[in-house]
Amino acid sequence: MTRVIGHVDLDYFYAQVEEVEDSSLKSRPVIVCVFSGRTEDSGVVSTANYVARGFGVHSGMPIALARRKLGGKDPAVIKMDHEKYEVVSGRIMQDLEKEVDLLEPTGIDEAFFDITTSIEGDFGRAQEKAASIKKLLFENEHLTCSIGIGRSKVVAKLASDMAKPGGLMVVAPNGTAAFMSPLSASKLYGVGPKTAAVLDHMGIKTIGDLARLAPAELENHFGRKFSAYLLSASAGTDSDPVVVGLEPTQFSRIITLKRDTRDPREACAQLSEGIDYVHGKLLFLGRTSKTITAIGILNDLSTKTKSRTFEPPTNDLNTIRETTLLLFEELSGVAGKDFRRVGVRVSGFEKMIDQTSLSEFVRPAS
Ligand code: DGT
Ligand code: CA
Ligand code: CA
Repeated sequence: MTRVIGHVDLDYFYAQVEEVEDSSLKSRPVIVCVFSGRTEDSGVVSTANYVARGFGVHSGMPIALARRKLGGKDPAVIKMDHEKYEVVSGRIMQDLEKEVDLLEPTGIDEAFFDITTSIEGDFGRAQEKAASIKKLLFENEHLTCSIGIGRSKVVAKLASDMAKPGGLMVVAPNGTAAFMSPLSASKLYGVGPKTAAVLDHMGIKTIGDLARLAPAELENHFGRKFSAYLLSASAGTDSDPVVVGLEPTQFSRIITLKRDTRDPREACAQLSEGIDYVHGKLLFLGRTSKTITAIGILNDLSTKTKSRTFEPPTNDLNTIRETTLLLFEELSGVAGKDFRRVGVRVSGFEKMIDQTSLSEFVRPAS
């Protein structure tokens, strides 16, 4: 059966997460920055919303240059908060996992997926599936993404790039050649600047030019394996499978407190849902955890942690709750400052013994 492969990529991810948090940003240029701390403005733009991109700002640009380009445009300059984007990313991946047959996250804001089986290879149904995934992410996270669907990873990735921002592009198998041929060979997944320069020198500009080559012509310039890849990729017949991501080694939840406090009980009360979340993940995956960690981000933005190790490992909700509270009591003693954000992490996983079914572990306590 022809495979049905998708690629999903969130639009201007870090900046969009900031917009969701503060919708007044939407109409302004937004740049999310990594400050190096040397001078006030030294560092680079991590990403920019499309308003800022309209003025020529892009990822990797020095902050000072971005500021010049946005002079008089009332830009919002925001410090990158990686932990926050990780948490959103984790929720997105969890949502996606439930929607597809196989999910392979390939970055904080993107993943390949395979839906061949669930939609029975029907590209019309693939279109509906992708549209419902877009709708789900918008409903749950208020975030837009771009999705590409095709018969291989290479096609799906090209299609999602083409659909950006906010679009959906389905390339049916019999439309693959027409879709790919006119695109620049440099857009092909795995073709970096060096390969692109060699191809250009050979007179190969488009993916169509590449697909028409005889293997021997490519092998004069590249290794056998890479040549074979280039040919199959350019024909949209690369067979690279969607591989389900490696098992996580930890889960965490971090929240921003409604008001800064050093009271461990108040911190834990607000973190209650976060504790439920990590506990639920342990049950869902049938894991116990050796280490519970309390994370406190203080009002001077420094991060403090305290951990406790369990032997045997645990996944008991009360134990996790009580331990988290205990750890926050210790943390608050050493920190001497208010917490602004607090979190809980479980790590050091072991498989639950005798796991027979999920329902066994989620039945209410008697
Ligand atoms: P898009 O997908 O073109 O709408 O925009 P983004 O911002 O989602 O770009 P993408 O998918 O390449 O990267 C995802 C996130 O990774 C992005 O929101 C911020 C971060 N990022 C991307 N490029 C850079 C970079 O050059 N430097 C740093 N520090 N972070 C980057
Ligand atoms: Ca993106
Ligand atoms: Ca991306």
